[in-house]
Amino acid sequence: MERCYIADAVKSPGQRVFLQGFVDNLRDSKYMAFLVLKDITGKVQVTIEKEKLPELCEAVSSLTEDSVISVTGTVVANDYVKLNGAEVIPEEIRVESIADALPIARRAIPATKKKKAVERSGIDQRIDYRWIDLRTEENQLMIQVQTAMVNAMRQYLLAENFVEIHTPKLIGAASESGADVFEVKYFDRNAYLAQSPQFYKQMAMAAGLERIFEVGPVFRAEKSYTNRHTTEFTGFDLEFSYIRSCQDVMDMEARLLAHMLKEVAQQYGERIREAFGTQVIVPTLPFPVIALHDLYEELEKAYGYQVEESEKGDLTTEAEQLSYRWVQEKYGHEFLFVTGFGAEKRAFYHMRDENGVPMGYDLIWRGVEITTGAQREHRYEVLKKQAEEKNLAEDVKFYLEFFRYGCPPHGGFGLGVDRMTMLLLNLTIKDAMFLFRGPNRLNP
Ligand code: AMO
Repeated sequence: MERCYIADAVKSPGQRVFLQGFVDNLRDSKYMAFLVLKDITGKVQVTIEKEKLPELCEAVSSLTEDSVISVTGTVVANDYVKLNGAEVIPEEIRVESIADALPIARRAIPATKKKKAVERSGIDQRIDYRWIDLRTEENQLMIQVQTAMVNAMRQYLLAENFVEIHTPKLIGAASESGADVFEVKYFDRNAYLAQSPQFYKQMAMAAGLERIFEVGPVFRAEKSYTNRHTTEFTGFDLEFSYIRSCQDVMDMEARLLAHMLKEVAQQYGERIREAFGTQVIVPTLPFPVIALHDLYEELEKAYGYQVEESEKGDLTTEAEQLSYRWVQEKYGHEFLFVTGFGAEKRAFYHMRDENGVPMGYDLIWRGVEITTGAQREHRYEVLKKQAEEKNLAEDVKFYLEFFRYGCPPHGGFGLGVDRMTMLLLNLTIKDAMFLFRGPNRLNP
């Protein structure tokens, strides 16, 4: 018989079905055994009357929670069963894989008369056994939501004439700033892991592809131990040509995110609220924008926040967090574009205005940076000069070549998929990834 999903099975009482999944819960008593079977679509109770089915007793008594089984049986409607008002009466149970006692507690277990309370294992311990941790409904929902986020953005861009590219992650020169880059052995020389697809996104513009995006791994050799930094994350990057200004880039991003959140709210809003206690809010357009200098003034006026003179060219973490309160109070919005960063704090490839201010932005969502974007400098001579100013001209020689043989004006941005997931579901980054990588974490 073909495998049937649990969600479909419980809708068809009277049907004979073949189900497969994990044992989510098990109660084995003298005359009856109840087990809850779980697959990607839901859970169902399997009820075994031991006297009637003595041949199943052995299989049942060997079972442990998280074992994997196959069940052939009949779906029966039963109002006494809380779960779906239906149960499965098995005729055969095949044990596919027995689980040892679990090494982690995925959730806190309250004390009973017989047993002491069990605390939930910490996230680092849970990551040691991430495959077991990922079996929870919350984690499976997290992965489904992340899929929906990326899919909604991909669909949106495909409809806007974008193409998807796949750029190399092994590169011969450090991208971006030269710092925070992982060096790897590459035969008899060194290579680097890409810190961003930046240079290749722009190569695609010089190649005349006009509108491109990429979803791929990004590596950062940063020794940061915060709840929003990882050494390897998934970047959603895009770049497009013939923009009039950085405003076009910001508008594209706002429309893209509003579309994505609308889709996620429709598909998963209710389940996200139940599982994570947080609401998916579809943002209104346009998103509020403020220049960095003005933001510091506003934060000082509203909350007495003062920034050190030396930090004024960049957004401090505290200001980033406070800006969430400010943008909510002032605009009733969760997003804030911040423009007007100091040239010394930004990448050499940002185009600068007549005052030398980079024509780029950061996008802050719920008080955390999720994007850097900009109009790029596409004029070879100017770009070369800006690279020289930052002592990068030698390193980026190959990149500068992209601009010598014709290149349209263009801009783009990079979004952190893990950061977005984390903010959407109110998690830390370690919880919001399939498998976290940090300075002290290379396994499993
Ligand atoms: P940036 O370095 O700001 O810009 O990165 C873009 C976005 O990637 C995410 N991000 C991270 N997520 C988790 N852990 C990290 N260590 C980490 N670092 C960055 C953030 C960030 O906003 N080339 C430019 C983009 C561009 O201009 O197109 C760039 O890489 O969400």
